[in-house]
Amino acid sequence: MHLDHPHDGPSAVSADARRPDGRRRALRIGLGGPVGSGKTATVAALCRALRDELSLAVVTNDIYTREDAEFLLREAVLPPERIAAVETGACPHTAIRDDISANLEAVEDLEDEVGPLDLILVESGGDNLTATFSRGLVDAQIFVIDVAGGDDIPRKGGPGVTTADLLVVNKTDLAPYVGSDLGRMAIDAKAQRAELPVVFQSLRTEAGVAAVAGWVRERLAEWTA
Ligand SMILES: Nc1nc2c(ncn2[C@@H]2O[C@H](COP(=O)(O)OP(=O)(O)OP(=O)(O)O)[C@@H](O)[C@H]2O)c(=O)[nH]1
Ligand SMILES: [Mg+2]
Repeated sequence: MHLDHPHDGPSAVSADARRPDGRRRALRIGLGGPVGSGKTATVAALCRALRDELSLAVVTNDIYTREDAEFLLREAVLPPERIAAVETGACPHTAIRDDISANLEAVEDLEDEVGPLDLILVESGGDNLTATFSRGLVDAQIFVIDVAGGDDIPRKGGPGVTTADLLVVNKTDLAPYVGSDLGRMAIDAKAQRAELPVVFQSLRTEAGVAAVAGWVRERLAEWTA
């Protein structure tokens, strides 16, 4: 695992940083990436890592179901009132980039109902390498790929890999079984992203989500500064 730190962090701050009552709203971080790469597992691990120190909530996006929210509820990563589900009914990127109204309503409802919140994690439905979040919805975005999807993904690039504020290469524990070359993935990711950070993670190891949780804490420190 490695974590490169950019000099200035992501260019945070979408639309209004304040709620109608004048209080600072929660920092919103989006998690996107291909189907099955480990977005929900990363969200669950982040909730467990951060819930004792922060007030947080989660919005999940699924195309036709509420499966990811139901998984988080079953795992009891947060109290149920802090988990909201959006059924996109269309390509996942539509709801996080083009018509963000359902997601904006979900984050605002959470702040109204369980706020004040420090952090809201918004998980996109699994999508392709072009899917990115609107800056009107989230302040920073994490793109999650996994080693089993092929070690050529970083080389192929696309907006998620090249521009996300953090790239997570997940399931490193599977690399020996699927013949993925982690060194090659790191070189290709660096070539695509220059100074933007990359985390190699396995949620099956003790370190788990620690590096990503550290990155989230840094973004929050910037947000509240
Ligand atoms: N071996 C291994 N499996 C993992 C890891 N992270 C997640 N998984 C497994 O990968 C599968 C998919 O994980 P999810 O978190 O549901 O993936 P997702 O990106 O949310 O999937 P969609 O929301 O359907 O796009 C699950 O069976 C997870 O338990 C990891 O680091 N290592
Ligand atoms: Mg998911």
